[in-house]
Amino acid sequence: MRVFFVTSNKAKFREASLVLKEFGIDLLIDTNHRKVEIQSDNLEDIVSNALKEICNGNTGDYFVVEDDGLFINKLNGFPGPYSSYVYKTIGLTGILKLMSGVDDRTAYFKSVVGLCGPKAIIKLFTGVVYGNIAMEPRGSEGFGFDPIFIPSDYDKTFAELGIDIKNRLSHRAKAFRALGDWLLSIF
Ligand code: ITT
Ligand code: NA
Repeated sequence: MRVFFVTSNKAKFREASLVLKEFGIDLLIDTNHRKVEIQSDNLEDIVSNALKEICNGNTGDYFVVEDDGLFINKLNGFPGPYSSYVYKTIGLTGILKLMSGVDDRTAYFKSVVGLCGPKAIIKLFTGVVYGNIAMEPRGSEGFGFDPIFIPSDYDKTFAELGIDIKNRLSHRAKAFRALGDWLLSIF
């Protein structure tokens, strides 16, 4: 079966398509639809609203959208739902500056993946990965905050670990695996 992923982020698409391949599901990138992002401090609300714009209940295909955030505990969850904007503005350097002298570097990534499809199906799947903010950027793989995120029980960043290991641990991989399990269960 096939599922369309409405995203502007090719790295997200690549990771998600490798995960769904494990389920025999073909993921296709959809650049015709737009992911409309409302301003909200809740990833689930952002995804639910984006889905409404994409599916009007009578589609013959399955569509997914995903919204993510990096939540840093000592910064009260910042940048969270604003991660994309914060990455583009203050970037990795800005986050590391905010964290200078901070001992508690714990953080987590959260992914919310929304699915809509035939028979007005709407489902949300979530995934979380816990870890720590690195002292400096390391590694060249991945995207976004990968060079400063060290998953728990590892001493390398996602950008050093690479896509295969990241896909065993990440928020995105967990959310898309839950989606894959669910889709297979209804067929
Ligand atoms: P869409 O078109 O799918 O919205 P996007 O990149 O704008 O793509 P989000 O709105 O979900 O995605 O923004 C989340 C941001 O959080 C993203 O731009 C990255 O900076 C960061 N992020 C999300 N997942 C990440 C990951 O696996 N590794 C590193 N950074 C990540
Ligand atoms: Na976005």
